[in-house]
Amino acid sequence: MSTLPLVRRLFALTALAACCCLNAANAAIPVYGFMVKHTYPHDPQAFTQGLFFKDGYLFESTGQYGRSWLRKVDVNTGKVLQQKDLPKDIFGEGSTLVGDEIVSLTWTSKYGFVFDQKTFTLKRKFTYDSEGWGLASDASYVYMSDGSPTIHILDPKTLREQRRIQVTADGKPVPQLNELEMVEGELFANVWGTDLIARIDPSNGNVVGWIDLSGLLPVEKRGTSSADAVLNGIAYDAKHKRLFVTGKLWPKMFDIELVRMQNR
Ligand SMILES: [Ca+2]
Repeated sequence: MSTLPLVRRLFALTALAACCCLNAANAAIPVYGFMVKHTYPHDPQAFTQGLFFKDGYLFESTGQYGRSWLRKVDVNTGKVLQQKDLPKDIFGEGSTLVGDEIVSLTWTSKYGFVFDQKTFTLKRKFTYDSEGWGLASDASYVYMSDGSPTIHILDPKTLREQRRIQVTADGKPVPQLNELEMVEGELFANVWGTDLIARIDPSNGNVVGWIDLSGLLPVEKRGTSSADAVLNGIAYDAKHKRLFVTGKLWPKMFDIELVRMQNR
């Protein structure tokens, strides 16, 4: 999602604060900071909505009308190696790999695409009833966010919803869940409009950790005055245990190591 008014953005942050993610009352949930291992270039035209890693390459899906792409990107240089343009009336959203296919969402069109991973050829479409925000997958399921605390759990073959979970921290719903990634059995979720990533137990929706990326790329270093240039985009290279993060319209992408912090 993208260009919602500032008032809604502020509401989102207020709602998040109300769920007391990071305050002293929430000492039971661990908080993680970060150490930057590497910094890479990232296309500042890319309105990042989906990001995943496969066989040495990053795959990225982007949003905005007329600028919604699916891309294969060289990690080290940021060079676009392959690109598929989505129709101009489509606002692209999250994406993930399922077998040898890339599944991607649209924001409000209530259908998604299935592409061949190698050729980016469109193989089919599928439908869903909610907005589409983020996607991730593991060997068993596809996980889909819709901007609410709900994660839809889809059958990887049919892409039909099997069940859903509500993401909560200390029993309180966590709204605005956006880009997703499965990392060592946990579902990581960007919380839209914030510098936070929730670490979620996918079996029950419980937040088991918070990642606070404040200061990773301060607003004044994002190279744009756009309020849409928020943290979004998580990709995991399981083989080398590299955790990539970036943001919409950010000029940089980072490989970070998580560092446990003393809870405040
Ligand atoms: Ca991802």
